[in-house]
Amino acid sequence: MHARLAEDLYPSRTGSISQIHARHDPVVYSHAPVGEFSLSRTELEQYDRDGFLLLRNHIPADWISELRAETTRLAGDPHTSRRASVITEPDSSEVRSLFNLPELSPVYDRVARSHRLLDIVMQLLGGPVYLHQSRINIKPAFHGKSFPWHSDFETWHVEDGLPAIRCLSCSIFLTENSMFNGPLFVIPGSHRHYISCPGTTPADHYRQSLKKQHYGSPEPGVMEELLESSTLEACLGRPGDMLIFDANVQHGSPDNISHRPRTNMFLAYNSRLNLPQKPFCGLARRPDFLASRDFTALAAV
Ligand code: 6CS
Ligand code: FE
Repeated sequence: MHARLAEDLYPSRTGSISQIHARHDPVVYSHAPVGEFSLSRTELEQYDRDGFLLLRNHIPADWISELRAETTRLAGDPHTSRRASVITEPDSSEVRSLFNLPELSPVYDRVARSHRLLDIVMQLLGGPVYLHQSRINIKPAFHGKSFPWHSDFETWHVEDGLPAIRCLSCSIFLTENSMFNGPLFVIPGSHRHYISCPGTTPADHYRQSLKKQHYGSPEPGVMEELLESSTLEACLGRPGDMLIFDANVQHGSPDNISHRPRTNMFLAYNSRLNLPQKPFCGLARRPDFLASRDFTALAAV
């Protein structure tokens, strides 16, 4: 058993079974618009209710072309794939995820700092933010493996020490997300509960979890209970669509056995009022490429 920090409001992986706990934090921290791309009242209400919002055609086509070209270039570069921040699929040498995007390319950095994202993120999180984590999940054709049900916040709390749910992700669709190529499944409203997970976090868990996550996924019985009062939603869409989702919404995605990749860019923002404490699992911090320690407030470009 690892030493536990007293003020852990979101205990998980304490060796006991999965349980459904209350959420102690707001979902929408501010309604005040930050810029031209900030959400409308209706959109804010939908995001607050469901825990996610799918904005159609939010990223211009020329940005998407540039992002796709950069991703193809980097994923195909042997120097890149030797980086610790590049993860391959569990049973093939195909690239599964590229992490720490701004370090890889200014193309990614510009998007992460754009008004099209920060006007929304700073509105929802109620102030200045930094990039806690960034990645592109390639989910390659035929070999792209699944991501089991999980809450990103559960990992970012237990393994990265983020104390409160004042963080979220923007997922930019770089390819089509169809019913065939392993789209993201979400459970509307699941962000309103905190679901603890069984087991205890092993040392250097990320070396395994980024390929195939086990710890940090709730037990099926609890998922069944949650789904009795909710539905499943597949986030289908086209390149340029953008899914914004609260860090605590339950999500996952199936294997991609189709002939087309399902490639999405994920930018995970955290409020500067929610800086990481020591990991609540009591283990060493994860590497910078997973949990940034550059807390500089992002200024929109
Ligand atoms: O460990 C993490 O931080 C990552 N794991 C998953 C399955 N989603 C969030 C995040 O990228
Ligand atoms: Fe996730």
